[in-house]
Amino acid sequence: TPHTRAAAVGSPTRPISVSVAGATGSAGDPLRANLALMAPGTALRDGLERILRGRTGALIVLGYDKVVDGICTGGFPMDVEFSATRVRELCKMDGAVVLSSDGTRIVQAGVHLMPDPSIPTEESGTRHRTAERVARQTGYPVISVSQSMRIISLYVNGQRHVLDDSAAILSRANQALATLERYKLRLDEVSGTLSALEIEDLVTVRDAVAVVQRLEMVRRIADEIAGYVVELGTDGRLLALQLDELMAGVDADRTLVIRDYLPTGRKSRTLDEALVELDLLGATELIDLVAVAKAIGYPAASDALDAAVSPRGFRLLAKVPRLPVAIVDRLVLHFGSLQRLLGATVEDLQAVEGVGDARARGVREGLSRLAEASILE
Ligand code: 3AT
Ligand code: 3AT
Ligand code: MN
Repeated sequence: TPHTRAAAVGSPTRPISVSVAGATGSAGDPLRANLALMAPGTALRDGLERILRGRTGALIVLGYDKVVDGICTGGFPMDVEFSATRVRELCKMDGAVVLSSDGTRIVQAGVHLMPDPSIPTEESGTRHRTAERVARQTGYPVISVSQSMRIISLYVNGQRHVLDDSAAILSRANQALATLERYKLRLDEVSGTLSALEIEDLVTVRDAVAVVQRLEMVRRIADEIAGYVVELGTDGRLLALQLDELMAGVDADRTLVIRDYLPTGRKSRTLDEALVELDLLGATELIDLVAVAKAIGYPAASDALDAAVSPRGFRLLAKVPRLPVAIVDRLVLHFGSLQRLLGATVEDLQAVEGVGDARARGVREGLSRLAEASILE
């Protein structure tokens, strides 16, 4: 499908980075991918801003193929390289501008688009009705710049998205960031408590699930912020840095804590299944610890939360410095539980493949240090 085509429109001026640790990427979300193409700092956005400032409107189809060609009438064939100034001049004419599917060329200008009139649209003006129908009919994103309302809209995937200015997005993003900071503090609290309980072997399902719940809440708000980062383009750099810093290690912890407490048994879930189930929880379900426990495979009864459980040790071992993931896995496989790992001597640890004298001492010291730190809290 042409929806998610990553057009090069975004690149000429300044490339934007949308990699944000701890948040799901924009790859699976066509709206987000397309918002990245027209984020501040891109040539396309520059062109759209020029059109807004010039108080003319625009109708731009972000893709060209046989279907698009079939609804184009009139206008002028162009086939010239895309530039912000060119698109702005061409939009002074009546009609639409059609870009190549990779966004690097202006294929036609001044085109009268005639989409299938039976395609439903809720818009009223002819430009916007056309934009919505062409997007639905061709599958390509369509941008409209309204002359009367002075707004830029993106039609993609059956949705209409109005592009806000960076100040408005930033104020929403900063609110979300403040929420993320609060959630993160609470997460750090519950995971500190869990570590202490793990050392003492006093964990109940409730304690472990509370950490899973907080991790999921943090991940969700971070994902919202990652969306703002994409939309803000070059105006979102500072936000991206703050998000990266707050989210360092959160995704890894999410996997580790679930691997520590995933119930075993005939009908138990795999890690990936548990992650999918967690993702499927609605906002109200996420508040309910029983629902979260059920998502990772515990019985859906409130007294199940009080049952004692023991961690396998993945999460605490990951806190031992310079310990490769493969060795962590082998240590857990060999000892089976955190308590046995805590009780293991340097000699016991060396029984594991890849663990020599130095590494065994490192693990022993690392675990002892973690144990001391947890008790002091
Ligand atoms: P002007 O000389 O600018 O008035 P034009 O032929 O250049 O006419 P425009 O593309 O500027 O036409 O469109 C002007 C308005 O005409 C926009 C829209 O409100 C109306 N219009 C155009 N096509 C249609 C249509 N198929 N049905 C209803 N209204 C239409
Ligand atoms: P504004 O908010 O006024 O900019 P609108 O949805 O009210 O948009 P209009 O009917 O005022 O739309 O038309 C404005 C221009 O949009 C006229 C023409 O240049 C362009 N336009 C409208 N329909 C088409 C079409 N089918 N193909 C190409 N261009 C179109
Ligand atoms: Mn109008």
